[in-house]
Amino acid sequence: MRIRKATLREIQMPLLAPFETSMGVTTVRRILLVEVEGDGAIGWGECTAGEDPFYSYETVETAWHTLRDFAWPVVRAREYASATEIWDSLAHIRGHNMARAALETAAWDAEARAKNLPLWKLLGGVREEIPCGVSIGIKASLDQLLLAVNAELLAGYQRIKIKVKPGWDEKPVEMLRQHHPLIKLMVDANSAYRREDFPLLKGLERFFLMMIEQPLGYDDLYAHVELQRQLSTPICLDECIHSEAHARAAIEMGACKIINMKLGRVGGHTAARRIHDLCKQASVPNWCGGMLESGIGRAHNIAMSTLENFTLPGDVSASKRYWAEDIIEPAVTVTAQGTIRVPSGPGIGFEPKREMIEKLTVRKEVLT
Ligand code: OSB
Ligand code: MG
Repeated sequence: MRIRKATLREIQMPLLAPFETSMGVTTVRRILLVEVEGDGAIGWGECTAGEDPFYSYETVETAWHTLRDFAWPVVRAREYASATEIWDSLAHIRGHNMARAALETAAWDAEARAKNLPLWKLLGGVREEIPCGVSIGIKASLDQLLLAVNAELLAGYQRIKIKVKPGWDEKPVEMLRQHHPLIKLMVDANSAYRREDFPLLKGLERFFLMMIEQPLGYDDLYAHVELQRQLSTPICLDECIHSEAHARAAIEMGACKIINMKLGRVGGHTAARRIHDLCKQASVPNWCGGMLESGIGRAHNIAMSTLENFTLPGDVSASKRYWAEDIIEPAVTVTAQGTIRVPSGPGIGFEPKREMIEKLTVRKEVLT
């Protein structure tokens, strides 16, 4: 496959409601989209870098720079037998996984379309329906949190994850457990706690959480080993895992029992599949994390979630939870059983709405 052209676009989309985490509040998403042309087919990818370097160091600006000045010059000069070779060809770029993933996933979509195959089949997926959960931001009050959780349970979602931070942890979990003793419930701290907080985190054991996601330092595997030794609740790592090497270290050291996979954080479909295989080998389950994606990133997440070891409900939810109107056709919908039926069309299986994307575009650069 030869990729002749890549178009970078930045679109801006207001979220239906502000999303608050221990890292801050997001109200408008700035999203870098990559469109590639390869072997006569078009493919789309979405960069999950944020507006600020708070979840990771990558931002829309660093991703644009990395894509235009370092990734694209390599990819444009190469002929690939398959999109799966792109990841290794970009291995000399250290970090900037979200930038690399945006281009790599776009190429996968193009290859699947060129072969007239659904992307999930090309990736080797085994599931035609994926289990879905939701991620619920920090709310202004316990009442508001309960209303939000009740609405998501009514919609059918199989698992509730709430964002926590110091001062918004035991109370909301206790309140939810009183109302919903048996639901699959978990918390995500986005690295908001320190070793001094171990007693508090141990106190959460009595609520039988499905897992505690990334409680400690974003780059501190060892602190998670220390905590996991003291907890029977599984720790799930998100921010700490950027590579196969990190995943192997985390598993061998006992830093976690579950790994959240994000295409952007690990560098795209090929890297994700390798980490998936390693986790499967080690009997460490995976689930797909979300980054407040538009439909294009959402569609790639659905494809990845069809891989065998994605046995837990992910943060892949309906378009309408975040957007008044999504940029793909049809929008992503969730069944009353809290699942997404994987599309059967070629590539990501959803069509980007060009006119809408054009209208939302605030910056565009064509690379040839
Ligand atoms: O840690 O999973 C996270 C959103 C932005 C940054 C980090 C995270 C999240 C979410 C949102 O939890 C999940 C979603 O997209 O629905
Ligand atoms: Mg997380």
